Amino acid sequence: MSKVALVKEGNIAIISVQRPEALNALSREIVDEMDVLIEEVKKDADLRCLIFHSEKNFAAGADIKAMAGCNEEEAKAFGFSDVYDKIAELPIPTIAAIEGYALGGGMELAMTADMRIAGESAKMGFPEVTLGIFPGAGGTIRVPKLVGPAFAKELIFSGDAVSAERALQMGLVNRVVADNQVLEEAKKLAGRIAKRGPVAVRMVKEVITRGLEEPDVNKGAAMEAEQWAKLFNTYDQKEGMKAFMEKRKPVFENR
Ligand code: DAK
Repeated sequence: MSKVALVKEGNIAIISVQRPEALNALSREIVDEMDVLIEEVKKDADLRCLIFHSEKNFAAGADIKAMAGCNEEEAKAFGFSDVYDKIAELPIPTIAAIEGYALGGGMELAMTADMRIAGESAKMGFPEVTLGIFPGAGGTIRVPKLVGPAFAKELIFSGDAVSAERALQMGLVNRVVADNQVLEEAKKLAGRIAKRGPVAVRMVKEVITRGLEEPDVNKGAAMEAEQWAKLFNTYDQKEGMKAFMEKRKPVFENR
């Protein structure tokens, strides 16, 4: 039976893991199912934002029981990075809406998203070292980029889970809301993003991603300027500025 669901609400998609009996721990099969749904999201030109949200617990990590007996080759095959990288590279913005536990491979999934919203009793961390391993699905790369090396090392070396409030202080999450408001807040944010010029939103996501990988600020700024100017070939730029001058709301056409 399928353990991952994709729901579309207008131009917003929500992907959820449905394995409550194991606190939504992620098996290779679950991540493979997610992969199929990500392909569907990629093909749907009407979608403007993707939310990851699972009831009660975001995901208590990769499935330890499935991983326990792996040898080196099997451990490589278990890896989620192929799918996680695909999620990080999605052209539309993504939001992780975190309730309950987001641990290990679950937190690494949340880290592939562009933004994170946490419920006030969420617990987040990287307990891998308590199991004799370390985060291997992008955590060692994405966490230091997000919160800096010192907080990343504190989280990863200690294996301690942190509260939503502490995660907010570190910059691990964008905002903290009441537990029962997590998905609503994510939908509200997604809804606002969905109203903006879609070509500009997609392009600026790519510019930010490429900019973060570009160590030379001047080269980064040159790339930004080039992409920015390209928007003046789009219908949506003409419509957005015309609507401003005509004092009405723009009607973007994603072109
Ligand atoms: N895997 C499998 N089952 C899990 C699980 C997990 N990660 N987390 C929870 N469960 C299962 C429990 O085994 C239990 O099922 P039964 O044994 O009763 O059948 C059920 O969910 C409820 O859990 P608890 O009874 O333990 O619930 P509690 O409320 O008492 O405790 C807890 C909640 C989250 C503190 C505890 O369940 C816990 O410590 N869970 C493990 C958390 C964890 O260590 N997560 C990190 C896993 S390691 C890589 C790819 C991926 C990764 C690394 C590399 N590449 C190949 C390079 C990722 C690694 C990880 O995520």
